[in-house]
Amino acid sequence: DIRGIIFDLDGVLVNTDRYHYQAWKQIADKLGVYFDETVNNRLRGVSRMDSLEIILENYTGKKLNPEQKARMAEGKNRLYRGFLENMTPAAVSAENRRVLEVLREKGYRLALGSSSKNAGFILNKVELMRYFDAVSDGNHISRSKPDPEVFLKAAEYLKLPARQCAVVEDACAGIDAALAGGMTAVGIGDAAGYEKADYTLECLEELLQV
Ligand code: B16
Ligand code: MG
Repeated sequence: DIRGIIFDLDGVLVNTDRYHYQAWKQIADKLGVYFDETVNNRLRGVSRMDSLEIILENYTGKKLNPEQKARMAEGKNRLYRGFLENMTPAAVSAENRRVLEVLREKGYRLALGSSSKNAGFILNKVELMRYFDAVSDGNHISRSKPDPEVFLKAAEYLKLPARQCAVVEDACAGIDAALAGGMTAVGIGDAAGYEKADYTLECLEELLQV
């Protein structure tokens, strides 16, 4: 049975996915690279540098060196952090906050499992930190989703075996990561239509019905 629930952050608990989109869109426009929501969906759960590589698949200009790529990724992060600065606890719906509260009351151990290096900053901004027994994020891993590393770390921090953990994800890469880690995979948002997910949700509140 499931004793721990690992939540993805971006696209599950907060809608920072639209900030990622807006920030990358500005970088892509400057490069003259085609970028839309379909490309953006492939960036879900993927690290910053890997996201840049996906965006550059459509780039036809002069070859970029690693320093130039690093500068672009930093530029994107500066824009993204600008959006994050304005976030408040209102960015999390009352329903989602209640879901975390009730799951804790029910005795589940909760962890965050996010590819983002900004996860801690966001959790503090929106005042979600106190709900989590553990945080595993982009600062703790060397391989991003679909590799299971971020979730395996979360399970380890929760002191639970992987098979007793469920992962809630909006990214197909995140569902693949959860399954590769031997966990139950729950899809929501963009991943709700993903056939590999063990369960799918229309909203987080459905978690309380199981
Ligand atoms: P950062 P998640 C992921 O967060 C995002 O979905 C993905 O689009 C982003 O590139 C990645 O974090 C890295 O974010 O640039 O802030 O380190 O969905 O795993 O919570
Ligand atoms: Mg996500």
